[in-house]
Amino acid sequence: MSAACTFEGCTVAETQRCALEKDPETCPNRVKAISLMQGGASARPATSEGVDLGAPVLDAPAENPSFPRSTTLGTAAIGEMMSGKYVSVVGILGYPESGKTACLASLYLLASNDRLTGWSFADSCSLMAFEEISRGARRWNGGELPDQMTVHTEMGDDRQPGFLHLRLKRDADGRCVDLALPDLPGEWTKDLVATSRADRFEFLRSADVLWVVVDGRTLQSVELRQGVISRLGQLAGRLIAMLGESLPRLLLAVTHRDQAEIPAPVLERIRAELWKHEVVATVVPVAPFSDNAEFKPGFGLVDLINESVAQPHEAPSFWPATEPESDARAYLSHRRSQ
Ligand SMILES: Nc1nc2c(ncn2[C@@H]2O[C@H](COP(=O)(O)OP(=O)(O)OP(=O)(O)O)[C@@H](O)[C@H]2O)c(=O)[nH]1
Ligand SMILES: [Mg+2]
Repeated sequence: MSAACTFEGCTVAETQRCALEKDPETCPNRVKAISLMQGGASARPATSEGVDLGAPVLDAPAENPSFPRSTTLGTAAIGEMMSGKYVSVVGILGYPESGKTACLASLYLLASNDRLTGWSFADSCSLMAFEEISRGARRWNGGELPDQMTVHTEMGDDRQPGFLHLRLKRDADGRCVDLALPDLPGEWTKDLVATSRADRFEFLRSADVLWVVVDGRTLQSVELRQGVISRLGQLAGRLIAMLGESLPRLLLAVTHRDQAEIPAPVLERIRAELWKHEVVATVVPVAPFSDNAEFKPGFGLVDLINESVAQPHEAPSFWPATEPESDARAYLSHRRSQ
């Protein structure tokens, strides 16, 4: 058989004559073999409508399909997400070791185990990142709380924040909220206060709410608390200088509630310090992790979420309904009394 013919005894290559005594140019065995060698496209039978039978049903996608990205999302990815739906951006500030990552890890563990009262986990585009930060919290030493549940946050890119995405569904009304939560190193807040380095916090301009995380133990310690309160005031000053009127609602998340309670006079001092910059904050005591039976791990985080998604103020009723009072028609009442 010659390479260009499917007939076993083909002699065209040797003698230029067809063994079946057909015209070599039109012999169906040769025509079929040649078209198969040229790629086979014309070898496929065409239907009467000209549609190629056996051709791929769909065009190949332009890019190779891949699973969606699941690590922290950059500002561009959050921007893209925001173009399709409303995403509440949460600014999270706080000094190193204050408990920022612990709040995020604990929030994820609560939501994923259906323990976030009133809310259900709906989705996350950054599952791997949540898994990464909560990995430490899964390894318990025989029921004992490990010394460190989370590790110090370091950024791959020292200029761009990385966001975690969490979609929660409110059980009461089925409303879904998409939260973009940055896990930033405490040094960023330190630099903002000490040297006004604000370029990395540009995203705060589109934030809906701001969590300032403070280690509650430092507010209980007589030696430490004055310094902490002064730095909170400085931070408020920096934020006002940077964001002015558009400063989002501020929530003061005070961690380690399992170990320390904030004394009421200290809270008053914090409020007074913030008010020097005309800033007000809602204080939310939390305990992302705890081995105190009185405060379960994740204590207060649902309050933090409820406060974060709450509307800043109720919209006034456009046309309020007023019940007529019996003697409100003053003019007629006047005539009647004449
Ligand atoms: N018991 C207890 N431990 C806590 C609480 N909050 C945080 N921690 C622990 O405090 C340590 C520091 O918390 P992180 O969340 O890593 O602190 P961070 O603010 O993210 O720190 P940086 O990433 O360095 O900025 C971790 O080992 C946590 O397990 C709390 O409310 N109770
Ligand atoms: Mg951290």
